[in-house]
Amino acid sequence: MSFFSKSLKPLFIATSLFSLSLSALVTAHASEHENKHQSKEHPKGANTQTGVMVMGGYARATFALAKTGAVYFTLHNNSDRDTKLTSVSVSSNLASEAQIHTTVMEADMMKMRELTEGVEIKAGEMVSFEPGGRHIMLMGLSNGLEAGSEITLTLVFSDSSELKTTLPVKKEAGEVHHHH
Ligand SMILES: [Cu+2]
Repeated sequence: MSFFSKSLKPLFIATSLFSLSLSALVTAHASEHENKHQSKEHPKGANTQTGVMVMGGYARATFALAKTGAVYFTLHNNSDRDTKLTSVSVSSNLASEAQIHTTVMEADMMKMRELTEGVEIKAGEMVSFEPGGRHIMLMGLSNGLEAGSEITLTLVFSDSSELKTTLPVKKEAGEVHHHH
């Protein structure tokens, strides 16, 4: 026991030093974004930097060789300032790109269109991304999206604040398997 505590101690100190300098870095970065109301006590899932919460998010499971995937969630702007989701980034291990899409009817055809201007979320309001409507499209998936796994996205807002979110990959409830 004493052997372990002796040998673990230097490692522990090294780790806490590292996290200390890391948190100092993060704090320095956060202060650039006019982050005056930061509090350690915030509800799970809330990000005090963006003021936006991700609710009920998931990615739809795909077959292993699928190159595109869709992610859905509801964004709740808990702050008193309007904001805009301007872009989404993903690790290149997961996909080559993430785009903000909407679905539109064009000559009786459902088509997806990229929302290059982003999606506005007014202060105190919620915007949902759901099947048949807005969604985050993952392009160039490396391994498809396996049910039961998780993906991480970074949402970027108009004030250049970022919100990292980890979401489950799920089969759509009552998913109908029809092929085109
Ligand atoms: Cu799409």
